[in-house]
Amino acid sequence: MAVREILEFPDSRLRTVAKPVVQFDAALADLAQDMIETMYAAPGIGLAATQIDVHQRLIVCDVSEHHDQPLVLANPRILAQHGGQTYQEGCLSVPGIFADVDRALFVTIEAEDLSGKTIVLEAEGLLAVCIQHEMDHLQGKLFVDYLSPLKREMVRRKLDKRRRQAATA
Ligand code: K2U
Ligand code: ZN
Repeated sequence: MAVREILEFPDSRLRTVAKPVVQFDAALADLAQDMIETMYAAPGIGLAATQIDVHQRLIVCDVSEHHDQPLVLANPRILAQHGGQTYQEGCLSVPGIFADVDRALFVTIEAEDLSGKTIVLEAEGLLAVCIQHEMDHLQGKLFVDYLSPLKREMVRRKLDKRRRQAATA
């Protein structure tokens, strides 16, 4: 298995709308394993396939205390949602940037597991935030899209400057 490179904003590949997973085979299991390893290595508590430049509808999340209970969801869809919460989000594709985002507090998700079996799960709190954040990635949406155009431009310039400084260091 491998830790994969994570695409960074404003890379246009992050704007790709992912296609449904249709083959529940060994290759999908390998992809999920790479995503889990990449998530833990970052470190993070979630990752979408989009972020490693694979445009299939697959996400992983792990909000467990010891980071040893990864959740793998293929073709996730929200069946129901209610309540609201504001969470200061970050993103592995927008390193060092944090902003408040409003999302549903409770979500009921239907998805397929790695064997192709349909599963339904109810999530609240941080897991609900993580799943909604990752599902945005599958639509080519980033948490900075919830900021004003001016603030998003400021984020882009800050990351560009940081990358230029890193390149000359
Ligand atoms: O998609 C990603 O970039 C992974 C995010 C998922 C996430 C963002 C905001 C809120 C919950 C999950 C990364 O895990 S960001 C790093 C992080 C680490 C611990 C807690 C929250 C965010
Ligand atoms: Zn993200």
